[in-house]
Amino acid sequence: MKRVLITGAAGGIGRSLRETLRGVYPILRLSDRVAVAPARDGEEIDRTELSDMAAVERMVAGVDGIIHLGGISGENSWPVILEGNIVGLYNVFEAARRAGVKRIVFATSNHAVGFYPRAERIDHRVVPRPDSRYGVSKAFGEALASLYSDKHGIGVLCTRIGNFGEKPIDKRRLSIWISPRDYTQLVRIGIEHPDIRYEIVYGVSNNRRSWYDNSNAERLGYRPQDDSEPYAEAVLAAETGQPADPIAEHYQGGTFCAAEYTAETRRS
Ligand code: 15L
Repeated sequence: MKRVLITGAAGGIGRSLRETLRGVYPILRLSDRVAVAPARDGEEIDRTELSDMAAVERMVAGVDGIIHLGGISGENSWPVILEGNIVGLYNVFEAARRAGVKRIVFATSNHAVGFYPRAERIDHRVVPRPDSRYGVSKAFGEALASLYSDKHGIGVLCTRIGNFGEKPIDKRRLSIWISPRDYTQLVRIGIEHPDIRYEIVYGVSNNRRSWYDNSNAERLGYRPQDDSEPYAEAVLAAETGQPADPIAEHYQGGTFCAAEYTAETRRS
């Protein structure tokens, strides 16, 4: 892997990977729709709107692998999701195919499966249960990735990211947190592992309170170093006495499930 492209490079995960992957590959191409901090040695900067296919083709030209973080990173109106996460995602995969790119790490999300109850432990084989238009777009992305893997031989690692950050910020995130160094490890597996055709893994640290069976990631060599548990006491104390929404509390996706919720009976 000589040149690796990071889309969404100006976002939180992108800025972090820019540092942790510095020097790992000879060239990092850093792209976003908004300005990215100026290039240093071994970096190239690009500015691309993912809905513009001609620009996306220029963005992927000459790259060997892609870490696709770009698009919309939370719930939004349908036109916004459509442009960023459906049209934009299609453009990235199709441009990658045309350019002969052989590897993509796709940042999918826990919200593709957010309507599984917290009481259930799920693995990479469960059918999607998106909790939002955003979650639907991530399930679409996982399906598109499967197509481009089966039909065109692009190796794709779909990382269903929980919540990325230096530390877990609330009770739900104690179960889905991933630290920067653990996500870096997972991304490197996605770019460098010789045998990846199409895989789904959970982008979570080794959290004692995890809702996921992440054995597929472990099979690929993932050995997460961090656990949210040392933060639990402080996180839970900060939430004491706060009113809890019963829908958000029941399902893994939390407030993404409760927002706009109108069902009269709860599906388990
Ligand atoms: C996500 O997929 C979002 O990108 C992120 O902003 C958080 O909302 C995260 O999920 C989460 O569930 O905490």
